[in-house]
Amino acid sequence: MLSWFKKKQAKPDEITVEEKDELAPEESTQEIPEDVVEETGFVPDEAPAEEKVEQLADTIEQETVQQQVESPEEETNGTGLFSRLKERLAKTRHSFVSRIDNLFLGKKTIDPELLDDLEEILITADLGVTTTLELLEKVREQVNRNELSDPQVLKQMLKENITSYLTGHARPEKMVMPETGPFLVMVVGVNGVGKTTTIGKVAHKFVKSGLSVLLVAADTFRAAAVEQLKIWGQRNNVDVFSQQAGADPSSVVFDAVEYAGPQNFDVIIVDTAGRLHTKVNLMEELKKIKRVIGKKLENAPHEILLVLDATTGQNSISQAKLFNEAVGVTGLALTKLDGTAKGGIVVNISREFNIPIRFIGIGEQMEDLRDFEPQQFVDALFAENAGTQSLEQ
Ligand SMILES: Nc1nc2c(ncn2[C@@H]2O[C@H](COP(=O)(O)OP(=O)(O)OP(=O)(O)O)[C@@H](O)[C@H]2O)c(=O)[nH]1
Ligand SMILES: [Mg+2]
Repeated sequence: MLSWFKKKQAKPDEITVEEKDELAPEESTQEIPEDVVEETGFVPDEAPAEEKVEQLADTIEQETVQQQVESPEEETNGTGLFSRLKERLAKTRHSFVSRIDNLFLGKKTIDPELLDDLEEILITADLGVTTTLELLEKVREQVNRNELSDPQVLKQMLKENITSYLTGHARPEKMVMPETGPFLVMVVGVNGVGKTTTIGKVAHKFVKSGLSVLLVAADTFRAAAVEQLKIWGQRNNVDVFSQQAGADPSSVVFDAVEYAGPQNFDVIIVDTAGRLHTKVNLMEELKKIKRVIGKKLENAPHEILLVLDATTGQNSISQAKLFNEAVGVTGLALTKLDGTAKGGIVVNISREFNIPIRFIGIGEQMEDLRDFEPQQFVDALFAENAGTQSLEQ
């Protein structure tokens, strides 16, 4: 159950609990007084009257989602999950592996024309020019040395190389939770990539693992953004810390961490407003949010999760670059892989950045956020006869 994250092990040279208390004296372990709760603006279950109208309007949608979440058809066994992964990756599989299969069909040898066509397929699937050229160079070398002549062996070689691009990161592959205190995850990304949805799904995973979760609505740009997070809070039955729309996001996170301190939440997930990676002032705001979190909670944020929309293709490379420069991204979530034929972007991102991909999004349902398992991902892409039906939908 806990395989997708792990608890940090104590090391002698690491900061002790006593030292930590000294550095962050404001983190009291006393009960939180009611007036602090009021001051921090935490909205408990009792919502103000005007919000209740909206909540009522949301009820139908929530019930629908609840049914999806609790659906007895939810696939819980490994085989079912894998076949759904194959099916949801059908567009990429079709544009990538099926085209390779067609290219190799009936071919007994590897000639330059075949390699040119292969190059085009890899680039079209968004594997990236550098990755493609590097792969092709390896292949050409082996062909020239007469070590490779069978197209089927070439396909296997591609599969192995792609897997190797998806593994081998210097950073920990799993999220590492601190030994004590809450694990704080800050979620960032451009507009509409799926940050809030991913937060809802990740919260669900933590709750399923038996951990208590606080969601923090630091996207104060739009009132609807706060509402959207509250709905996810209700679906997962977890608390949502929010203040009024337009509030300074840094002050929201400050108050949220203050509120969370004595409550002993295991996990705090901070939603931030979508922002263009090229807007300097918005990226400065993100840096400030990070700084404020770090002042309130030692070593936090422990995870800065950048959400990227796989359908945006190459643009996600520059998003990853600029968000990483601004705040130091520690993990990636690639969403909407079900909606693109260019899922090769996963390989491209992995090759370009030394940042592990934590999650992939393959749909809008709760179980459609998957831990990213490189081998499983490649197996699903290269699987025989997978998911052709969904292409016809
Ligand atoms: N098909 C599909 N849709 C997804 C996936 N992840 C998110 N979405 C959809 O993408 C849309 C945008 O998601 P949000 O979570 O609101 O995105 P956001 O990044 O929080 O947006 P802003 O807060 O406006 O920046 C919603 O309709 C989601 O249901 C996915 O993996 N697959
Ligand atoms: Mg959002």
